[in-house]
Amino acid sequence: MVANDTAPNNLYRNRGDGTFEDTAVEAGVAVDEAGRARGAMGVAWGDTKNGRGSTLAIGNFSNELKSLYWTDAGDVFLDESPRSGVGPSSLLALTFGVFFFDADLDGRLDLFLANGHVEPTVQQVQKDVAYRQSPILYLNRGEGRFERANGGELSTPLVARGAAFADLEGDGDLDVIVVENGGPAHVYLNRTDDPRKSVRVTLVGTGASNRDAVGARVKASIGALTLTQQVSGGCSYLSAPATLSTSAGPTAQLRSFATFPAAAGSPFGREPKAARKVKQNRRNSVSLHYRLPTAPSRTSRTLRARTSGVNGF
Ligand SMILES: [Ca+2]
Ligand SMILES: [Ca+2]
Ligand SMILES: [Ca+2]
Repeated sequence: MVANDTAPNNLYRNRGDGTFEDTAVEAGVAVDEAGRARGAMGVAWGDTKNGRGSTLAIGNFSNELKSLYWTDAGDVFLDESPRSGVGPSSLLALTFGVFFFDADLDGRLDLFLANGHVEPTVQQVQKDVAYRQSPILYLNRGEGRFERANGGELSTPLVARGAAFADLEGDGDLDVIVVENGGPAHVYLNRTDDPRKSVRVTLVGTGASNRDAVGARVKASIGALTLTQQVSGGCSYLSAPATLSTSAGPTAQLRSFATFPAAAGSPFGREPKAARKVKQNRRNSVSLHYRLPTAPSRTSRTLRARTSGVNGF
């Protein structure tokens, strides 16, 4: 997925033979419902419905709905931004950094938007749109609904660009790092403060696999919920989280993981034949050394893309 600024987005489907085709128009993610390209910036994927399809979030310009596309099989995407609660409540934001993470460790992926306009004087011509804008944290309430949950330091406006998360002090909850245009980096510490509620997973590719295990997925069973997370080469805007962390509760147990590359006909990877239980250590940290299947060795064709989405201001 390539998010482009004022040009249609690209969704490159892997044909499995070393080539890709752009299916963004057919999939419904190229432009908005009126056929207009949006000012797309950061982009992220997440399993927001706990095992049902995948959700694609894209940060767009102010006065544009932030995209929250949901897809079941990867061929057609529905923009659930309006009904999710995210679209209307973030309309005035100009979103750059965007990612899914489980902020409150309840087993559902929440959404973080880092915002800030590109014109310092924008408010002189649009009184409702500020240059400095507060980040927005949306808590996932299930059934595709998100609830804005800003408080504390997150309510302070800034000119945010890149954003990522990590458990900075190793206490199990995920903290947020935001970089500001012309300002300092901002660190927001998460006060969930309960290490029993999360499991950190580090995947290491071996053999011919890529060492960072990009493309590998981890599936966790959390009570009645299933949460799938995939190691990605990047997301958000000019920044990317590096680890997988899943939640919640001391009884959480990892049971299986699926692999890259995708099987024919499946854009999201092949499910494992056998589920595997993984032991957790006392610090709720798990390292999996896992050999990823390698792609067929064929000559890759150079991908020519109009990638204006990652640009500087
Ligand atoms: Ca959550
Ligand atoms: Ca933490
Ligand atoms: Ca904490």
